[in-house]
Order: sequence, then C-alpha cells, then structure tokens
Amino acid sequence: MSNQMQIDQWHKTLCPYCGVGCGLKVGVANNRVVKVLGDESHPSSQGKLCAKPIYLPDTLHTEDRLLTPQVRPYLEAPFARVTWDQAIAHAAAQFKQIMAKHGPDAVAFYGSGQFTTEDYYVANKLAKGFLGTNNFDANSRLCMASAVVAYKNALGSDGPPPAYEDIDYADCFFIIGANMAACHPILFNRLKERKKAYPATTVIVVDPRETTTAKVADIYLPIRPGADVALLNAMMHVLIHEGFVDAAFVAEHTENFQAVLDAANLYPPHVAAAVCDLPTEKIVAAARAFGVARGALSFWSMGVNQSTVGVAKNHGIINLHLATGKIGKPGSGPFSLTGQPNAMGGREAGGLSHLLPGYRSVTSLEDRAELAGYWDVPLESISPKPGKPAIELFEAAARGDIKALWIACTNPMVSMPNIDVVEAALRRAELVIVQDAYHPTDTTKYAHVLFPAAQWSEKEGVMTNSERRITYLPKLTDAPGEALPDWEIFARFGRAMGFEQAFAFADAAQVFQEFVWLTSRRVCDYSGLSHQRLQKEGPMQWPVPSKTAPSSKRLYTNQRFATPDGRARFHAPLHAEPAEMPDAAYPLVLTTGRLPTQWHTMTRTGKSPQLLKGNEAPFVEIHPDDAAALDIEEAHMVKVATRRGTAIAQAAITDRVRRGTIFMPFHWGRLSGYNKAANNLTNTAVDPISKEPEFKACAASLTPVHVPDLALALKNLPVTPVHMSIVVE
Ligand SMILES: Nc1nc2c(c(=O)[nH]1)N[C@H]1C(S)=C(S)[C@@H](COP(=O)(O)OP(=O)(O)OC[C@H]3O[C@@H](n4cnc5c(=O)[nH]c(N)nc54)[C@H](O)[C@@H]3O)O[C@H]1N2
Ligand SMILES: Nc1nc2c(c(=O)[nH]1)N[C@H]1C(S)=C(S)[C@@H](COP(=O)(O)OP(=O)(O)OC[C@H]3O[C@@H](n4cnc5c(=O)[nH]c(N)nc54)[C@H](O)[C@@H]3O)O[C@H]1N2
Ligand code: SF4
Ligand SMILES: [Mo]
Repeated sequence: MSNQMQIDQWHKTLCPYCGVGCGLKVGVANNRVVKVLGDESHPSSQGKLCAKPIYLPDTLHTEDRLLTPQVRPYLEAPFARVTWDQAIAHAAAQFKQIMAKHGPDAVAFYGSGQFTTEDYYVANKLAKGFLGTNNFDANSRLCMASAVVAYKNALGSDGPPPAYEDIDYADCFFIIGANMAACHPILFNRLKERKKAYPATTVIVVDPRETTTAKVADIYLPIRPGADVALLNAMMHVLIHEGFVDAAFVAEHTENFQAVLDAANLYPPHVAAAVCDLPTEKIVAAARAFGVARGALSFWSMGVNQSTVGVAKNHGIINLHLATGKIGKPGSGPFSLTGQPNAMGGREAGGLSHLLPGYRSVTSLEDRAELAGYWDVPLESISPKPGKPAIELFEAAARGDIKALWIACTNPMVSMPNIDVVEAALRRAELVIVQDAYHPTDTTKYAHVLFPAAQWSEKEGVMTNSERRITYLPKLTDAPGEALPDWEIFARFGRAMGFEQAFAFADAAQVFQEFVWLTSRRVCDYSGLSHQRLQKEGPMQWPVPSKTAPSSKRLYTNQRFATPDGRARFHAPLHAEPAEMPDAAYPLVLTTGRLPTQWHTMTRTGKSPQLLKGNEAPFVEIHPDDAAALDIEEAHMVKVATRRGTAIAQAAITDRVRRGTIFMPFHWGRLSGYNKAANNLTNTAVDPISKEPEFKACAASLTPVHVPDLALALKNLPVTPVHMSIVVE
C-alpha cells in the first residue's frame, strides 16, 4: 500500500470535509498524499480528527479523475479532448453569443462551500462585477441560507458569534436539528468531554430521530418534523413566565421584544406539546435548563435550516439567547454549525446570489458603489437585482430562461431536491459547463464542456470554519493531468471575455490580498491577514482588522450589535406546517440526512472501501409499528414514493425514528442505480425569505417491493461503489 512509502515531508493543512475545520498533518511521498494525521497545533481541533480524512489518499488518484478539458456539441455526442486555450475560448465565445442575444441574466453560475475563498472571490467578481449578472448561487443555499438571513435580521450581520472554546465554559447545550455525533464529530467529542468534566451540564437534543447525538441527551425531545417554531415559542413562554428574562439586557441592547411576547403567548407549553407531539413537562424542563444555565450554547444545522420556516426557526433560537442575555459571553451564544469546510468563507466573499464580497448586498447602492469603485467598473455594471437562488435558477433553466449554466464543485444531479427539475434544466440549456475533479459524475453526464479541477492538496488557498477561523491550505502535490485550481479557471475565462487587467492574478496569494481589503471595517474584517501571515502565525479567527491585530475569539462581547443603533432585533417566529403534509395517499413524513462515514454525493468517500463498510446500499428507517402495519420486514426492499418520484431501499426497522416518520440518507445518486436516489423524492418548496428548500419533510408512502416492481428493484440492486458501477467514456 502506498502509505507504507517513505514520507518525504509532512505539511499542515485543513480537513476538506466538514465545517468543524480540523487541522491535518499530511505526509507526502513521491508527489502523492500518503498519510493523514491530526495536527496538534491547530487551535480548532487540537490534534483530533474523525475517520473521513484518514482515507483521503484513497480518493485522490482514482481512475475517474478528470484530467483534461473536453467538449462536445450536444449531449449524445462523444467528448473530444481539447487544450485549455481551446476550451476557454469555446466557452467564452458561447457566453458572449448568449449574453448578446438574451442579456447577462441568461447565464448563471452554481458553486460550492467547498471552494476556497479565492475561488469564490474570483467567480463572484467575474459574474457580478464584469458579466453584469448576480446569477451566482451556491449549494450553501441548500444549507446555511436560513441562518444567514436570521443572523443579519437579528444581529445586523451574518457570522456566528461564539467560539469552540465556549464549549468548555457552557453548562447547557441546546442541540436542535443537528446530528453532531455523525456530522460534526470532533465538536461533539469536545462537548462530551465538557459533560464528563462538569456533570451538572445539561444536554438537550431536539430531533425526530433518536440519533447517536440524542443518546447522550439529558432531555431528549423527539419532535414531529417541522414543529420546531412552536417548541421555541413555548420555551420562550416558560422563560418569560418563570423570570428567566434578563430585563436589563433586553431594555438596553434589543428592540421589538413585545412581538416575541405576543408570539410566545400563543404557545403555552401545553399548546406546543400538542403541535410538536411532545410531553409538556419535557418542554418546560428544556426551557428551565436553558434559563438557569450560566452558559447556554445552542447548536443547530439542517433540521432547522432546511425548512419552509427555516428563517423563523433560526429566529426562535436566537431570540432565546437575546431574551436571557446569553450572547457575547463565555459559554453562551447561538452557534449554527456550518456544513461544508468553507461555506463560511463563501458567505464572506459574497457567494450567494443576493450578496457581494465583505457581507455586502447587491440591493444596497452604497455597497455596489464601493465594489464598483474598487473593481474600477461603472456603477451600472453591478446589477441591483438579486440573482436567482439555486432552486429558481434550475427552474429558470428548465423553462429555457437561463441558457448557459456553469456548475463548479457541486453535484446537483444528486444533491438538489426533485432531481427531475435539474435534469430538465441541464437537458434544455444551450451550454452546460461542469468543473469537477472527477468524471463521470451524475452531473458531468449532462455537460457540454468539462473543466478538470485541481482539488484539496493540489492547490493553495484559505478556508473559514464554523468558529470563524481561517486556515491556509498549501499546495502539497501537483494536480493530475491538466487540472487547474477553480479560481484560475475563472480568471482565464475572465481574460478571454476581454477583462485582461481585472483577472491578471499571478497566484492565489494575490487573489486573497485583493479580497481581504474588501472586508476592511466590515463585521468579517480580516484585512490584517495574508497567506504569508497565516503561514507564519497559523490559523486565526476573524475579526483581524490590522496586520498587528491578534486572532479574535467571540463576537459582540460589548453587547453592541452590527445594526445601525447597535441594538439586536427580536423577530417573532410564526409556526407553519411543512409545505407538504401527510394525507391518505402519502401517509408518512419523509426526512433525509447523512451518515457518519459518507460525504454528500460520495465522489470521494464512496471510493474508500473502509468508509463504505456498513453503508453499501441505501436504506430507509421505519418505525416497527409502521413496518408491521405495512407488512414490511427487516432488510426487505421497499419502494418509497412521493408526488415527485420513487426510490427503492432496504428496510431498517428501528424505534430510533418516530412513528409516522421515515428517514433516508441522500448520499446515493442515479448513477449508482436510478432508484437509489433519495432526491428523486424530495420537495422543491422553499422558505419564502431564505429560499432554502425543505429537504427535511415531505409526504411519502411505503410499499414492500413485490413482483411487478422487480425490474425497478433489480436496477437498484448492484451493491458496488459509485465509481465501479459505471463505464468511463
Ligand atoms: N459524515 C458527514 N458529515 C457531514 C456531512 C456529510 O455529508 N457527511 N455534510 C456536512 C454538511 S454540508 C452539513 S450541512 C452538515 C449537516 O449536519 P446535520 O444537520 O447534523 O445533518 P443531517 O443528517 O442533514 O440532519 C440533522 C438532523 O436533523 C433531523 N431533523 C429532520 N427534520 C427535523 C425537524 O423538523 N426538526 C428537528 N429539530 N430536527 C430534524 C434529522 O433527523 C437529522 O438527525 O453536516 C456536515 N458534516
Ligand atoms: N435530500 C437531501 N439533499 C441534500 C441535503 C439533505 O440534507 N437532504 N443537504 C444539502 C446540503 S446541506 C448540501 S451542502 C449539499 C451538498 O451537495 P453537493 O455539493 O452536490 O455534494 P458534494 O458531493 O460535496 O459535491 C461536490 C462536488 O465537487 C467535486 N469536487 C471536490 N473537490 C473539488 C474542487 O476542489 N473543485 C471542483 N471544481 N470540484 C471539486 C466533487 O467531486 C463533487 O462532485 O447537498 C444538499 N442536498
Ligand atoms: S470532524 Fe469534520 S473537519 Fe474534523 S476531521 Fe472530521 S470531517 Fe474533518
Ligand atoms: Mo451543507
């Protein structure tokens, strides 16, 4: 095995998987990554790491790496290998033609929280500053968009206030809609350490499934999917009526508390108990534990954000902290758990269709004017109209309104809700560019142009983790074939579009330097950083507003928020049911999520036999009572159906999941077997403000697979890793 080789050199870098952002020590031999260990010197993880990065060497040098640019005139045609110059010239000519005929909003970019900050910045500068379209959105729309809106509304700016160190000071953890044990394991371990060291710590977990995370809870609330707002209002009700409100803090540092009082009054605990299908006493106990705590930290992730009331759920959580003054202090604060390694950097660099770099907004004249000045373009070049958010973007392409789609570092043919919409979009578009490290993927199958991307360890750049800590990732080996860093592909394209000066970056360090100036005097100010400083001083938490400023810790320690008057704003969260509720035809609620050892669409973790072990095929968790009623037995194949489509999976009968609720992981795409894809089923309904889709609740039916369905089942059966079950073109 390659990792027996003599290691030439060890390097420090960041884990390319989850938003915990653990530091790695990586051994390189003969220009290859051969060994991955934890980096004791990284302040966020202190040497710890989970299983996923250990098997990174298995994922980097596979037969399906995309090595050269390729083009084809239409989807059924074979790909032809071309040079980079030819590929870029071809793409630029098509963009020019489409934009001349249909205007700049006929083109769109769809990027990723797995970009480096440099990748994000160059892509955003290109689309929003030079092509004149704000149609740059990212998979963060499927992920953190609801939190982004609520932080801005409530605190005046995006950016989670606490630091990981706060775990060591908290005596109450309120974990809602997050399976930390599976998805943020190193943070979860730190939380368990705290509980061990200080047993009076109360852990509250709110999740319709009794996950590994819920197993450690002192108070576990198996909530009905989608009912969180009622619970949060009821907790506020208890805080108000039992004297836990910090009246001085509310009076001096907040606005609009009356609206929250009114909302809470609608949900006394017994009313919420009925809505949430929870015992009243448990709701009261959870609120009291939060109220009495000296330090309360809330952790939340997709069970909160991926909802048609995702923003309201976020407000409900932030309100608990504002009402009790538990924010900006050691051991306290609302702490959204970022999913991807650099979704935070993406937000800082303006990586959603309504944002501009430095936590700015396309709708603000002042913000556009600052950017236009800095980029040296006329003010009119930056459109005041927000671009299309992910779901609308693909819907517009499916209608024929968007003609050119450039997808980079994300795999929407697996990860978007109701994949049929994405397929219709990709089939209809005149030009589909896919920029990935691998081919084929579910999405590259629909490309006219393939751009080979260098990936983790093959390019340099920075990423920001969940606690606002920025880590420099060095280039450790050469990229295979002709693969290039994402930012460089966007820059070459920018030059081919005629913007030679604006995209003449010599290297990633120069891109970073141009970007960080734009954070100056913003909440996310890290204008004091450079690649050089991060290399020398190690990972640092923003704000770092000058070259001499040290790394920061938590935000809002002086209780002055980022609003014009410095006061935080309460927003009354109103409960509403999920867009699609169970009925006679579809009597169950389907929720979806993740497995501890797989990462998203499996293009990387699916190639490690060790990580695949135990997760070879998709399954659906079913409560024993539901299984009995439907005559379903353990490990039998079942058909899951919704109004969008069907999927076939193995029955996993367990009382971990609530009666009436079923759960499927979403990792498998159609390439691994058409009916393996959970996103054949999911709903495209979105939160009206954040535009984040409701992956966590839709109406579904379940039937055992009988003879007439056998063809479907057989299509689904081969239990092979993604990359082995497909033929490379
Ligand atoms: N192993 C692994 N780790 C990952 C990832 C991965 O793919 N694999 N992906 C990363 C990314 S990008 C993200 S965004 C995070 C996601 O991290 P999480 O959000 O923790 O993961 P999920 O499994 O999507 O969903 C979390 C939980 O929400 C629960 N839930 C569903 N509906 C509701 C509801 O209505 N209310 C409440 N309170 N809970 C509900 C589900 O049962 C599930 O246990 O993980 C990151 N870490
Ligand atoms: N049903 C359901 N669906 C969901 C979710 C859910 O909970 N339920 N969660 C949603 C969430 S939170 C997220 S974040 C998304 C994630 O969904 P995706 O972003 O689609 O998932 P990934 O597999 O991480 O896709 C990354 C792609 O980029 C490629 N890649 C890796 N490194 C590089 C690089 O450096 N450059 C380039 N150009 N390519 C690279 C990989 O090969 C892969 O094809 O899924 C969403 N979909
Ligand atoms: S917890 Fe997240 S960042 Fe840390 S090693 Fe595991 S996947 Fe990587
Ligand atoms: Mo995510």
